[in-house]
Amino acid sequence: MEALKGIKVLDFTHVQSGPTCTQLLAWFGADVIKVERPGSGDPTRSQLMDVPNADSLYFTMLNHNKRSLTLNTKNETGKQVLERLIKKCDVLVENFAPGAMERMGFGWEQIQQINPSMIMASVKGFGPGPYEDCKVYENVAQCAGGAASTTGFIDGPPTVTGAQIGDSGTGLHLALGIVTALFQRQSTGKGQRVLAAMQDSVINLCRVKLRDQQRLAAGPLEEYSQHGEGIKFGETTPRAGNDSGGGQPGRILKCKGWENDPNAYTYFITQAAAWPNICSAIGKASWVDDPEYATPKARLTKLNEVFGAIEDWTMTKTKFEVMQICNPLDIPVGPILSMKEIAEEKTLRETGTIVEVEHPERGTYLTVGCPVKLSASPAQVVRSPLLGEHNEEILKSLLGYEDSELEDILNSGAIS
Ligand code: CAO
Repeated sequence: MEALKGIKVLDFTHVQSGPTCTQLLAWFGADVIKVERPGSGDPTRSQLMDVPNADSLYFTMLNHNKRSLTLNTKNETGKQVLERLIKKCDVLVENFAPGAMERMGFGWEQIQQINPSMIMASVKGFGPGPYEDCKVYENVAQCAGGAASTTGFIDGPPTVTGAQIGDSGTGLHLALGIVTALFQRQSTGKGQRVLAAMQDSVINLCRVKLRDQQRLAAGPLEEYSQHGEGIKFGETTPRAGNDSGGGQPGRILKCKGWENDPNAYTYFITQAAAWPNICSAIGKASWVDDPEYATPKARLTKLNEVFGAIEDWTMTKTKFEVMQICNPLDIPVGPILSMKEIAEEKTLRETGTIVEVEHPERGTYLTVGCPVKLSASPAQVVRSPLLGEHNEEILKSLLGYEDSELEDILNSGAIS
């Protein structure tokens, strides 16, 4: 039995942030009806296309397990169909630009009148305040949420990260808000508004950097490499390169083959408890008891020397050999895996994190499956819907339109 079986989601989302959220709900068993503009649909269907006349990977990888209904919500008949959908569904999810739902005539007040038990969930760029009307994309959120100012190296510019913390990160936050509101509805019978602002979600993911901002008042951040290098701290949390955020010094080090392979590197943490094992693994047994190196505090001013010695050792091993040697010794390391290696990783296929999917237009493609595994509600990845694939099915079976009414809807131009 799927955990969210019976929950109907009216999915007005597009691009990445909202679709990430509704895809998760669909994986957990909700019936997600993706409402799209007739003719074009979600703009990502035709963005970054790699197969002519086929939905792009951008779209297919974010819209699994959903049904697609085309509906012009600015057409009068379209509005009537939408009203019927709102009555039938439990949750409406949208990530339009601020004010678009209101301009459509379906703001929160109208939704509550039509269906008081409906949960209306939105992604917006910013919460209430001076920027609330702004349209926002991934990298804007990474910058406005503080992530970019703390990413990169101290002598370089602010940097965005490849992990889509603004879009997908916000979708994850929104999904949690929705299931929480569904839980509360069980006792109140009422819906509520759920808002996840992209700036807020990024700030939440940057919590440790705001921690460091406050720690600065108490003195330099000793675990940052710049401290050992004698570089003064300014007024704000600096960019920390590849330093580890948890107080244990860590760096990315070269491994065998780094000259030709851009990902022949390992992450290496000199965790205090593993120090004796690290010393013996790299052939520096004398450092275990040498007061110049024996304690984390003593090492703080010598991190370049310490990591230099460790790197002399890692450069003689592949990143996987480093992992094999260090894991049994409780030394925390992690190979820098490329996307190619992830795509080919057998274990990830076995757990359903990387999945092959059949698509009528594309053939077989690779995607990321549900990253959260529920033992009693395992997620099966079903291909994304073609545009309007479920029009008739939804209008007849879910909304109860008769054949003659269906023809009127067709003639009105509401769905095509
Ligand atoms: N029928 C009729 N009209 C439709 C429709 C449908 N099925 N679906 C959408 N529309 C209309 C909307 O009502 C809106 O019309 P108005 O501007 O007249 O109100 C119009 O299409 C455009 O919608 P939009 O403003 O959301 O789209 P955009 O391309 O201008 O902006 C984005 C895109 C992402 C910047 C904006 O939606 C946004 O800021 N969303 C919130 C933040 C967010 O999710 N950003 C992340 C996106 S992923 O990187």
